[in-house]
Amino acid sequence: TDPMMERWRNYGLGQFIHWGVYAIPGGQWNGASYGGAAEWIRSWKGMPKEAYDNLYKEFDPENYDPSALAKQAKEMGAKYMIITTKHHDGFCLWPSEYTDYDVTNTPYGKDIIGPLVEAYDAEGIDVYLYFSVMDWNHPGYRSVLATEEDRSAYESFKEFTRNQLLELLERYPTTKGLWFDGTWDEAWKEQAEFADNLATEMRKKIPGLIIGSRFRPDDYGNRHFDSNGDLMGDYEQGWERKLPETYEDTNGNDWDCVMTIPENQWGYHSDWRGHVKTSYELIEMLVKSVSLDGNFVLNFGPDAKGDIRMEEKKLATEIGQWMSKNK
Ligand code: FUL
Repeated sequence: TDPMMERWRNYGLGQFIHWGVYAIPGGQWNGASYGGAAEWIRSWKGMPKEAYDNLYKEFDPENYDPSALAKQAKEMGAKYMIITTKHHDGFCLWPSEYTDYDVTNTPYGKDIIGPLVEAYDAEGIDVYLYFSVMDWNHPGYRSVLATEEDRSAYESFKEFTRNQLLELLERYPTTKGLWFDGTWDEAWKEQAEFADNLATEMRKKIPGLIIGSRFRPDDYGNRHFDSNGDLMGDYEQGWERKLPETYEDTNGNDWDCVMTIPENQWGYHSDWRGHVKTSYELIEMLVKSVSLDGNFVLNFGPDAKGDIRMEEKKLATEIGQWMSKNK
């Protein structure tokens, strides 16, 4: 048995946090509202690239309060938390030696991740780092490797990815695991050996580190842990998030379900559209997940100032009340 996996299996409820410079436009640009997920706004032709690329110059979350966030997560009953260290846009919430596109060059100027890890550690909530391999900002990043030029550029990107991951684990040694994203590219699919070697290296830094199943290219979408506990899966995580109906659906694998409160929004979007889930619905999903041996991870998207919106706070409180009655 793997002690880290045993620990993971007992979480039940987790918290996801999506935060980055995309919280500044919050899904709005020039009077128009972006219909996609707020954290994807850089890919929208309605918002010019130059405008997005300058957002970091305004990143100054004056109300960011890691210990308040951790306390709220504790009250909700979360046993682990996953924070976006770097989303697809490439912006880093930690001071990275390997890029200038990070918090140090914002007006805020300080590490976001370190104090968050400390605050959650203090509440006894395990910290997992979300990391997008897809990086729209890095010059070597490619989604396909069509030419020799692509291949050599991609080598520099791989080195960058490796450096950043090792850097994160060195900086935040209490990290329990990594939740990977953006690994569906053709280019990444060719990197199975690289991913395996890097996984070994990362586990040298943090023994037993849990590594999401999305990391290893051929396991993308398999949504399971292997017997060594090195794969963390997400069941049907995607635009259409469904829970398994029966135990057979899970194939006996370990799995987690990450869930948004509104439809399809992870990062802060000021204009929530569609159905906003109620605490009753969320608790039902949590119970269903746990009854089928999975974990349920509820997402929060702080705004540009670092505040959690009222709707999210209210739901966290309601879930917490239920959790404390049903231990
Ligand atoms: C997806 C991403 O594209 C979304 O923006 C979000 O981060 C979700 C958890 O994973 O693959």
